[in-house]
Amino acid sequence: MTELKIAADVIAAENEKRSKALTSDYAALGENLSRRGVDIGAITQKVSEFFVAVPSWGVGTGGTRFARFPGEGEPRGIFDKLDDCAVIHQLTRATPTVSLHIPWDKTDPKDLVAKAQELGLGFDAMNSNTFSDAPDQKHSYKYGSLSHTDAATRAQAVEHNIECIEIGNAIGSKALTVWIGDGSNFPGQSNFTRQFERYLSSMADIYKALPDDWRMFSEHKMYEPAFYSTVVQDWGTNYLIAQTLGEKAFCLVDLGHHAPNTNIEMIVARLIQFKKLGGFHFNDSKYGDDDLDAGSIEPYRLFLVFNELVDAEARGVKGFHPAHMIDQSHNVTDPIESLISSANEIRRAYAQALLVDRAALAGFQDGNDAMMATDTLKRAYRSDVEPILAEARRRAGGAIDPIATYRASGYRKRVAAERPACVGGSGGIV
Ligand SMILES: [Mn+2]
Repeated sequence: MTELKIAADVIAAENEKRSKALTSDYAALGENLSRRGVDIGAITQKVSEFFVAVPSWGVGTGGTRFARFPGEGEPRGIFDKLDDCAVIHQLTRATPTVSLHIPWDKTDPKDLVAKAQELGLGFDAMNSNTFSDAPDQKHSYKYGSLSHTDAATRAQAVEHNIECIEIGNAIGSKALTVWIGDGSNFPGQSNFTRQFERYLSSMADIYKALPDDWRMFSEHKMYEPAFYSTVVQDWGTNYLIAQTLGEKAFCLVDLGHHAPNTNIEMIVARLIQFKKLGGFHFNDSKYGDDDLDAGSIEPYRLFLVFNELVDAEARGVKGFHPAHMIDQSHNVTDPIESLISSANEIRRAYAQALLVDRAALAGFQDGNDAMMATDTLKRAYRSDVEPILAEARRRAGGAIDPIATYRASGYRKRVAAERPACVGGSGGIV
């Protein structure tokens, strides 16, 4: 029996207020879509089967290089974090798995599994951390980890990643995302080639420890924490890594890790074409790696990314199953509300992309009709799919309006009373 974090009668009462309107809006949209030859039931079904993983670190308040302002009732550790993740899934029915970060979430795997089962959650990709020093570690990562000039430091970083695989194995995870902060702050500080050779050699050692049914993700990032160069700076380098390591290695695309104005959807298309798209870290960005909420700044770009994913799905690309994860930092909102909103925005982009008339689009592309081709995308993007998203939630036992229901439940006040503010916390400036 799943332990419910939000009382079922609260969801029922909140849904009751909105049920009649939703039924009517859903019928109207269904009628509109049927005129376009689209079956709303099929779209709703697909949306309800689309899931995105919540990062354990995302439920704590984030921070910037300026400061961190803790929120009320912040999770004190991994078990509180899992409680918060369960709330998000209970209301959205879109986030059944949690992505853990080691060592932040390190504890007995048996307890993790027991707690997750109690809450009806599972575990997604494991995330390693060799970008900061753990309290008792022997060698510092100040000057890098997997690409460090010192062999003992590299070995320690490899060992940590292997430990993440072992923990993941014990809790049912099937992927490792390798996080690094390696790079340089000054021209001349590092030899690009020798540094990358060391990185590849360390990654190959981790790859050797990867179970056959696992995937390994590397993530490119143009700058930060290193500001002159990073070892995995762009998708080209990321592709080279995945290609060099082998068939279980894939590229992760974090939407915030590109130069401004980069055509991210095109990178996604290229990685799909060459079978190296591993998945996403969803978030949004105005200037850099802002880690803002998915769809909050450039919802059209999110739609265009999903347009590529749906296109691949429609073409039946072999072995295509990207991992969907959220990677955000919440500084001024209740993290639970931001993650609820983001999960919905990601599903919205997916639903809109499902509405693209692909046969018509291909015809306009082949006929060089630029205006009608772009209008075909816009037509899908302009569709208000909220009734589809709400209906998918309602059918799965979630909330028609998850944020309003969350507020009505008083969850945050309740946990604020149970969880005294802790100074350190692991809210994570990531
Ligand atoms: Mn990321």
